[in-house]
Amino acid sequence: MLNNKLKYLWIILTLSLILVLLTIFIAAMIIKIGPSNFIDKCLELLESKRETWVILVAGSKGWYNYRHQADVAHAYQILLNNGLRTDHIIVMMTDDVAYDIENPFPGQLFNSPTGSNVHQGLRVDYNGEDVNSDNFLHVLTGNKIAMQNIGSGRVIESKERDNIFVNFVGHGSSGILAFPKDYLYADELNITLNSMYKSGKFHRMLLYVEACKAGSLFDGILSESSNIFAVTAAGPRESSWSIYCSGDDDNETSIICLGDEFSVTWIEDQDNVKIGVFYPGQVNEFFETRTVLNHFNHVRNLVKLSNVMPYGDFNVGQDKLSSYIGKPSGVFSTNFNHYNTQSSTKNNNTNEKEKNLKNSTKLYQLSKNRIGVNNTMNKRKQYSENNKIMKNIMDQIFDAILQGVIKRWPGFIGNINELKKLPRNLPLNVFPCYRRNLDLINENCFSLPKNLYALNAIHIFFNLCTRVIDSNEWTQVQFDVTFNEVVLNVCSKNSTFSNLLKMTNIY
Ligand SMILES: *[C@@H]1O[C@H](CO)[C@@H](O)[C@H](O)[C@H]1NC(C)=O
Ligand SMILES: *[C@@H]1O[C@H](CO)[C@@H](O)[C@H](O)[C@H]1NC(C)=O
Ligand SMILES: *[C@@H]1O[C@H](CO)[C@@H](O)[C@H](O)[C@H]1NC(C)=O
Ligand SMILES: *[C@@H]1O[C@H](CO)[C@@H](O)[C@H](O)[C@H]1NC(C)=O
Ligand SMILES: *[C@@H]1O[C@H](CO)[C@@H](O)[C@H](O)[C@H]1NC(C)=O
Ligand SMILES: CC(=O)N[C@H]1CO[C@H](CO)[C@@H](O)[C@@H]1O
Repeated sequence: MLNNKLKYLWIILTLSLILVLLTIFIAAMIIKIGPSNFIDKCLELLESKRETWVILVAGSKGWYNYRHQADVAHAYQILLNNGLRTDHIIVMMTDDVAYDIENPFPGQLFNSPTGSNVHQGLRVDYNGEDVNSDNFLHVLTGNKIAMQNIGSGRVIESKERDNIFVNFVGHGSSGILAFPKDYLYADELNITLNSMYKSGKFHRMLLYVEACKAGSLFDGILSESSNIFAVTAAGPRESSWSIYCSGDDDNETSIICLGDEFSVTWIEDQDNVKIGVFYPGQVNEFFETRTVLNHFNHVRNLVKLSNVMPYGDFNVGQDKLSSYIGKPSGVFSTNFNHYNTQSSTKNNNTNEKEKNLKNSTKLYQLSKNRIGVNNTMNKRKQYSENNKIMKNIMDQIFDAILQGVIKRWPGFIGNINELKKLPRNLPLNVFPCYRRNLDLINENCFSLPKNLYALNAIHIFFNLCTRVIDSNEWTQVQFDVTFNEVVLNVCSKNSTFSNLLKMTNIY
């Protein structure tokens, strides 16, 4: 009994002593270096434990989308060179381009006419059919169980103190990022980001998104206090553009592009360090102090063909860029060799790039493939013709659906052409209806994700849904029933379009 009491006394005394010593130590530190310095030191200690997790996604496939996989592969090289850990970078891309029969440089990818092979050493975690929106969200949210037996099975395993960098490159449309076989909708992304935020899956998150209308994924949606900052290649109603293209502009069959302007610009900006645009002594300081917003402003100025846009939590913009994409360790430490245009031609960036590529043998070879010329020409001709056929079919089908719905709309007033304009904003509550409409067309008419042209037209279904929600002429249920009937009718085996629809088997 007495023994026990003594034991407790000892424990209490020891703990008190430790506490007193700790307090003296902290007080001494504060007196010595000042309170604000002390806080900085503590934060530094915390930050040194902070890790960066990255997911890189190319959302398209096929030789004609060469540029997206080249952008992503190049980003991978940059991040490695910037000191990020391979086991913290997850790559999702179909990876069909490097080994495409049309590639005159088998197994290699180039992101600029004079650059090196960016496919070298690239580790792809999820390729082929595994590139889809579900898997993307599972990897992002760290859902290891869902990814069991798929690809490498690796997911982002970030802790509350860690940062996440997301880079998506591909096609997009109003409120949509396209994957080879499905779409990711803005509301799904919002729900995912929200739940990650609420459950403390990260400290801060930075997204770089290159796609047409990429701004529409975040505009009016991404909260300003979410700890998430998104930079998009283009605004909500704007295309993003490819560069380093070769071939005849009027001849679709020969065009091939090595990169996209926004991606190439932010990535080459990192390359510039390696080729000594900065004096060695400045490099460390430059990357030590450079913030996300510094980078954003720099890239926004250089990108000429679209408006690079910022969304979400601008506090993230004050963070060091290096806490998301790492920083180059030195100027001359790499065998990676890219040419530089930006230092000498700040205001003639695009011109200079265009000039460079016209002179590029590499691009010439890529577009006028010397290996199996015959096979290639036939395939290209076929592709171009199929494309024209599909555009025509989709235009007719979409029009028929629109007309069919409006015909049955009680008291519809307005101009059909209004519905064809790009939406001004994309309220989240419209998305369930939008998704239902597109799913129905997908199941009964043709695959939307496989036909890129659809991305230029599907916003009419968003507009239809907005009209229904805003109007009191129709309930959602009445509209759904009608839309269902009209689509089944237009795309049925005995509709006037049945012959056209048979041809959609080509995709
Ligand atoms: C998602 O949208 C809702 C509604 O606009 C908003 O309250 C929420 O903060 C958004 N989530 C994020 C992560 O921005
Ligand atoms: C497109 O380019 C290919 C190959 O260069 C050529 O054979 C074809 O005639 C061109 N088509 C048109 C319409 O110019
Ligand atoms: C940009 O290019 C044009 C045409 O090549 C040239 O006339 C002009 O001086 C250039 N501007 C700058 C700022 O270099
Ligand atoms: C292309 O086809 C023609 C005629 O069929 C043939 O003579 C030629 O050798 C082929 N070229 C190549 C590169 O296969
Ligand atoms: C297709 O034709 C059959 C018989 O000719 C008819 O009963 C059916 O209603 C038609 N379906 C549609 C969607 O028009
Ligand atoms: C080899 C080659 O094609 N050189 C061309 C490079 O570009 C300049 C200007 O665009 C041309 O004058 C050269 O003939």
